[in-house]
Amino acid sequence: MTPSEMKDAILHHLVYTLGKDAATAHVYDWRMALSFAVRDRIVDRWFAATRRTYGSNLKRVYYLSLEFLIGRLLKDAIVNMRLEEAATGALKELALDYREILEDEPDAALGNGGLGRLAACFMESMSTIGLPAMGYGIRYENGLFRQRFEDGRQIEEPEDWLSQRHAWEFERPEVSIDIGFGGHVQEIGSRANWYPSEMLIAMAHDTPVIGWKGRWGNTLRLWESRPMHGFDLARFNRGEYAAAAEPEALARTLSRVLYPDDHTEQGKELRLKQEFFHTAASLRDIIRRFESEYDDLKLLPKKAAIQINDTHPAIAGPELVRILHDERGMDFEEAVGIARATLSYTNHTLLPEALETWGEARMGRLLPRHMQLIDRIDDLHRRETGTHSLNAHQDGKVHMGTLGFIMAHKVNGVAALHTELMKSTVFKELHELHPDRIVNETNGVTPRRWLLSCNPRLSGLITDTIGEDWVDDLEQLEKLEAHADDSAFVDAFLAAKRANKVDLSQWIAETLKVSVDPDSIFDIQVKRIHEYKRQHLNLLETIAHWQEIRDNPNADWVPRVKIFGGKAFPNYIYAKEMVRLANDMATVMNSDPLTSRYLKVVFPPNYNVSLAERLIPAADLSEQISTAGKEASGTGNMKFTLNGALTIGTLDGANVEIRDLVGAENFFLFGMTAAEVMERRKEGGHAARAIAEDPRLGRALEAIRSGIFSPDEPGRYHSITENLTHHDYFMVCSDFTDYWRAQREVDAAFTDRKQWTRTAVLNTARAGWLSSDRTIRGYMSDIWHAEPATEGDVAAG
Ligand code: 26V
Repeated sequence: MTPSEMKDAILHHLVYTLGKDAATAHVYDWRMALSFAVRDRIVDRWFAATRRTYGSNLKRVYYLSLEFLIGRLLKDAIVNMRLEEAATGALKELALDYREILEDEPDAALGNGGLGRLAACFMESMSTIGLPAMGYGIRYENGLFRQRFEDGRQIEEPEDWLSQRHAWEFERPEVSIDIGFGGHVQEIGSRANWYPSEMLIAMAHDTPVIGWKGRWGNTLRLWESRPMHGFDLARFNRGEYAAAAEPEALARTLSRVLYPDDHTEQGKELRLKQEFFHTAASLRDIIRRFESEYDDLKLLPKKAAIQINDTHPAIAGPELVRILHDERGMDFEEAVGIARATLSYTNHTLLPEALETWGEARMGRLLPRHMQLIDRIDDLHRRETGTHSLNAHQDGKVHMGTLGFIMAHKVNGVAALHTELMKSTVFKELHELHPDRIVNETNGVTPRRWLLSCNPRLSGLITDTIGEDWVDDLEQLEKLEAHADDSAFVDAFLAAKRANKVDLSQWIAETLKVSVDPDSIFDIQVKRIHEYKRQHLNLLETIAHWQEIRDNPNADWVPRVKIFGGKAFPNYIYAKEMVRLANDMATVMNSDPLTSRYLKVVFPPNYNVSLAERLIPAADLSEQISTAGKEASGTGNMKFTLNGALTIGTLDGANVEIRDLVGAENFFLFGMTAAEVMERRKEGGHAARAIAEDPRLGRALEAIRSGIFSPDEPGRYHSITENLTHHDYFMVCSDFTDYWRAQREVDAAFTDRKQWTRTAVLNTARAGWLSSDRTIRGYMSDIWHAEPATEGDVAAG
């Protein structure tokens, strides 16, 4: 496509789709016109892929996830369709700003963090590989809340990505599925009829997900909840206006908001309803499609693989058994066997507070037939294994992790260490009964978004150096290693990084009114705010470093910018205090005449996918400092490595594998191992001892306590300092001294920029394994037993 053809397509859509004249069009109109012009190209490829799938008898993969953190889609589409020259050229002819148009797109935040972003990377990789697949999720009207700061405090505001028309989705009113809740069950022998008391409709919206070079396209199908019976005219005519609209409002509530956490009791019922709504609609759709092609449900595991993303859709086990047994008349044990052979479950966390359970009373009320089937599944599992305990239904609760495990043929962890910990802790007994069931599939990230598109300077340099085949064959980055001692290449690598840092500095100056020096270390910690991720360890080290500079302001300090980003659960008080402390510290430190040349703290609000794309290419140092054993994998760690940042980190999650890949000498390791953490926790008084042994730590804590950062309210951070001094479950104090040491090694290493950059080159060159294409191939061979539909170009085939 030429720029002038693109220009015609844009103008056509501006006039005939948006009904606007070029003279009066706003950025929004241009953005939509460009999106539709690009979308037209995608649709042809997408249809071709869909036709190929229907004609091929190939196994389909279904990815069920309550979250898809897809972010903006326009640039992704342009890059994957290789339309960048056409688009930029066309906009130039129209005297429009390409970047401004891209930035106008709302960031679709249909997920909380790692789990949701992983699902989005997987969708893109499955399309790039040409695997016939479909993602199923919920079309939340409001995604993850928007974060803003008021006097340093986090304020949540509703996110409204759908307040404007969404350019990428196609409404499918013909795909409307009835979903029931509650009611009663009538048993007929082994089978039963379920008569729900409440009904609503799941309506589909499809978004095409196009792979690299537009070779293949899959569908992300998101469900919207709608009332079964619309508006009650009779009530309205009686003057009961609110009551007339009530059923509609209630039904729509189901797809209204993404749950930002699992820490509240309130609203839990709605969450369970969301989970069932999502899972039941998706399974119906899968079975309907299967039955349109085959007539023997015993073939289901051969033709469909259904991946359960964490336990959120784990009700799929009993629901699939219900469909097969109650509705299709299959024998119960056979139905369980077929369901198991079709389903597999990914675990994303071992934190006890995040493992889902549902009270039997609530579950029995909302899903009476499922409750009965869960007991029968437990009973069958006991007979199969000769065990007496290990039930999904136990102690008055349904344990969704156990249910997911016993209803899956494979259960996977998301990094090597995490998978081993699954086997030795949370799933120990189940693993002993089913030693082949747990497998590892270390996470990955899509290199199209997380290098090619977000870092054009570096990706351009890489393509100039080794050609562009790395984009869908990331291991080719290893060819860069040969250039690690080539001075011209290292200089060019450094120049790309520096230019990215200059861009970020300008953005920080404009949006946060803080000036930062692009020649300082850009030290970045971006992720959800959690005690286990230990942003407070980073904050304490920052304070200690600041104090050291104040003691000796004329020494030759290595300048640093500490950049934080992330949202705290709205009702996670401790995490919100960590956010406020970081902001309070920024206020004090950025205006300290003794230190501000050497140390700045910035915390841009509302960390999301788009902000990640802006920050990561400009990072020198990636902070991956969770308590060992707590971060299942991490995927931010991979994005930083790919973009040539060095990591300071613990032996946790995929850090372990990243360090093995890049080499121990190219990674700033510190802290206790997972085993040491478990041992240390048994000793009392570990925090007090660590504080007594390191005066820097004691002094940093004392600074917070004294109110230096909160002069108007000296006791503001009492709970943080008390917790760290007396409990410190996450071992912040015990790891402080070693973290401090590693940070000083960072300072020393950064003074030799050439050597630092050489190390950065090696990080990028050895990051090939971190591609989500590799992860998906692992799922295909170990779990799904599925094959790509096509080698080469689908449109050409
Ligand atoms: C649980 C719930 C429960 C109901 C309310 C909403 C909600 C939201 C999230 C969760 C659990 C989140 C688990 C999670 O995100 N784990 C992260 O998964 C990443 C991808 O595998 C991994 O890289 C991170 O280490 C892990 O923390």
